[in-house]
Amino acid sequence: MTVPKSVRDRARTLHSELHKHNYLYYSRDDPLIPDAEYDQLLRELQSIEAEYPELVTADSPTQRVGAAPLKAFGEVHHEMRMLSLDNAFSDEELMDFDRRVRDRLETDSVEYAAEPKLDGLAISLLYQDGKLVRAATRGDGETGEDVTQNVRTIASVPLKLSGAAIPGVLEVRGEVYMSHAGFAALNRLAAEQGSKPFVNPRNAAAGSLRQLDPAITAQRSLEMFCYGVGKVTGGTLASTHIDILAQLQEWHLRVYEDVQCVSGVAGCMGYYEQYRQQRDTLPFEIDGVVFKVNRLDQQSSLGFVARAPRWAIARKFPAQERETTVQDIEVQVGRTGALTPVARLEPVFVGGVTVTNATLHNEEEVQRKDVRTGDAVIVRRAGDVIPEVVRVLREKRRRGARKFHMPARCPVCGSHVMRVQGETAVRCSGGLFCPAQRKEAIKHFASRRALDIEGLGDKLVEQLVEKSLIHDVSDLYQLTIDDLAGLERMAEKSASNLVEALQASKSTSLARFIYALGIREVGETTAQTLAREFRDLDAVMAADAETLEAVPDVGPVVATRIREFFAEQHNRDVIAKLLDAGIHWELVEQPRQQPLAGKTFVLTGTLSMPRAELKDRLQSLGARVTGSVSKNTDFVVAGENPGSKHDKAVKLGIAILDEAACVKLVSG
Ligand code: 9MJ
Repeated sequence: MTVPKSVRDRARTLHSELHKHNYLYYSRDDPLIPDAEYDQLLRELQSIEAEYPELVTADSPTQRVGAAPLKAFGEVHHEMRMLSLDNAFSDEELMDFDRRVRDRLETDSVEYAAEPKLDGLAISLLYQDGKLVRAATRGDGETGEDVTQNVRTIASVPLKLSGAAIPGVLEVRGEVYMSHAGFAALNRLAAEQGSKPFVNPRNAAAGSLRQLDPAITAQRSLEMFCYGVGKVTGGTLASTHIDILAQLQEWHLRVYEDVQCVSGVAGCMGYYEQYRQQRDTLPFEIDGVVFKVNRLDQQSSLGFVARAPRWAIARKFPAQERETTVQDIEVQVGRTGALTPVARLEPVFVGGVTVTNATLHNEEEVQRKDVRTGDAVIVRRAGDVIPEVVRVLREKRRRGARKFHMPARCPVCGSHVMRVQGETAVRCSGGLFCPAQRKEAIKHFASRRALDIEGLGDKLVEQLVEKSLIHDVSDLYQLTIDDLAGLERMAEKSASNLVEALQASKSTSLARFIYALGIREVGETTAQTLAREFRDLDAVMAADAETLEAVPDVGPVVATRIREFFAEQHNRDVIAKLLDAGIHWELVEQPRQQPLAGKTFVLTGTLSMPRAELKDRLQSLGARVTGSVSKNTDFVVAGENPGSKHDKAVKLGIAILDEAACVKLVSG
């Protein structure tokens, strides 16, 4: 069916009208027309597109509701690395930063662009000929996830740019976040639906953006501010950071309105103080402010190190502290039997989350701080760190408050508590007889980095153990839909999904399997090394101390733990049952030739290829790559402007390679 010209023209007019109003409403916060009028225009375009589907384009204002769900996110390679920021936690650290910048630029005072530091997640937007063609997360800075369909649902992200002289390729970077209001609304909904609330706006934003179904993302109120550019070709950008932000704004990208140009470190401190005071009045969470050298020519002469530019710094706000009361001190039993005292607190909002527990680490720590039930305490929480009790307000202590002592018996199974010389932790001696240790061992086995059994959450594991449906991890594979369907909050559908997930988890890798066993001191990296070195489970189980200690990074303690674990008949039985149930993995490949085995490299200065890539290539040839130069270093690879590591290498007489020589070496 051909589209009449009048309809085509009308659709085009509606496109541009709606793009304009979207921008004024979401990016400028300055709408020109009432919402009802906007809705009417949108509905008109929707009905035209319904009649003439050939008029639907990817950048149509109707296309924000979310495309079809994905199976998995694709990978995106960032042609220009997405850097993160170095932090300054005090005025001194900020002054050090400014001094380094001035020294390197050989100037007395520097002009900085000052902006708030949003607490969300960094996103790259790629516009080609003014159209949004891709959006990606930062990932590790080199490779991120393709979240285009989800980002398209964010109203403040233009699907199409407007204005003059837009570069042919324009990569814009910024932060996607959720406002306090959006976060509260989302958690209200979660409460109504009986699902788990998000702990803070940042997690909510990240969780919303990482939905495989864009229709879900579309329902979450995500927003974005742009704070920089990545790859740009086919156009010219201004010569300062602030002017570039102004250009982005002219092209209808959303930029924070109060980015200020400040002079020197004094100007930075003024901006910091202003935002520290108004932090709580902003509609979104910020965890500091960011200062960037304003002139681009100065930025490029400063360059960057490792993961962060030398021309920018985040001045972080101090951790937040609040007063609350200790309702009780409980003792938790962990996977390895370690007993940890935990303060149950009167709920208190601090550092962006509601805190109800704080770890007290160990008995010594409780004694040192002298925390008692009923005490008024100051709790602190910074970033993603576990909340902690900073100190007790002794003057408020009630008479008769009793000192805390570790119990002599495990609070869960009643077994004796052991004190091991040289360790602060005390442990339950019950081993896998102790339900707490059993539960934790099973949770660990199912966790994402171990066998990754989707749908087997902590609460479910607890129920399964309490109802004696499982005793050890091998029993998981005997569970039937009938066993599961009877449990709390478990419908037939979730039961059958879990049985499927269990089935899927049987296909794993040797490294994951070793890690999943939960051997003390054997973390993910050690498990990977063991898998790579032994290639076979029987060989790990049979290895003597000497063989184990020959493995890189395995010392006498780790070797002892591994041997103790496999010496235990119970553990061997469980492993046999797991293998009988069908757990399997591909044979670990024979390591390739390792011509650089035993050689230690240190990389320094600015390299033209991504540092991580060079590091990977060196490691794949058997080399170790470390961060500091010592007499054990064999080679220092010096890029441009190498710093003190280069000087130290010269002093120690260590071989220095330039980047070209190193590339030649790794290319064989
Ligand atoms: C945030 N998170 O608000 C940067 N950021 O610049 C701002 N992050 C950044 N800038 C370079 N305002 C790397 C990260």
